Amino acid sequence: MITVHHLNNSRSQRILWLLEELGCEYQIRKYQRDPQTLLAPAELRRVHPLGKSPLITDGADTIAESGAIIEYLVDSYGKGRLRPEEGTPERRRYTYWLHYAQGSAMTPLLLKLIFSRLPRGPMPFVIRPVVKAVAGRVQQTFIDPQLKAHASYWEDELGKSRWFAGDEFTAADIQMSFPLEGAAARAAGQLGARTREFLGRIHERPAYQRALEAGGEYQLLS
Ligand SMILES: N[C@@H](CCC(=O)N[C@@H](CS)C(=O)NCC(=O)O)C(=O)O
Repeated sequence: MITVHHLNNSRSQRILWLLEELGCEYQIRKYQRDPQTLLAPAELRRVHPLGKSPLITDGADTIAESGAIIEYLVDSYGKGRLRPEEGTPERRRYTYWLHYAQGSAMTPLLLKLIFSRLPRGPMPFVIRPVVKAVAGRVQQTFIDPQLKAHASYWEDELGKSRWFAGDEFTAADIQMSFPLEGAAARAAGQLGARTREFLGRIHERPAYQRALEAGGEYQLLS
């Protein structure tokens, strides 16, 4: 039996969604972020040394990293579903988006989260205006232009085909959902119409909705 070690409000929601799309049997072990630090509880480090979610266990195997988990699940339980055929242009796009989501898109989104929350953190009141000014400047000069470039790239790519890898929905769309949802929470004004439509389409999928019910709280941090 597959166990998903699921942290609230986190990217492990994607794994629940994939399992629902594949119709796999699974169980969920839930973990709560620390409300102050937002970090995962220490008990998650008993499953994997880094203690990050998502993690799955399947029999004796423990698998970490959303991309690796998605590849494992599609390999083991996909029966040819949710992945374009090998050797096709769609398969190359599929592999690209699977890696791009974590390797490129998440960096400016994470920076946005950190720098927008920085001035709200605990600190002596005299330095707060300085921290606020520096954090604002970093966002304005570096992070926001990066986010704008990524958002306009998604918009262009979704103009070429309905889904990220082509005309068929694949696990790469599941992988891409998290940066897009993160951008909707942190930089909504940057998203174009096609990207918003993509989000609307995925949110309507019955498997997405079942996964939300199963996972509980899923509100991306801003
Ligand atoms: N690259 C990893 C990132 C995992 C990760 O950072 N997960 C976050 C949740 S979205 C987490 O566990 N945060 C809590 C912590 O760092 O303690 C993946 O895609 O699986």
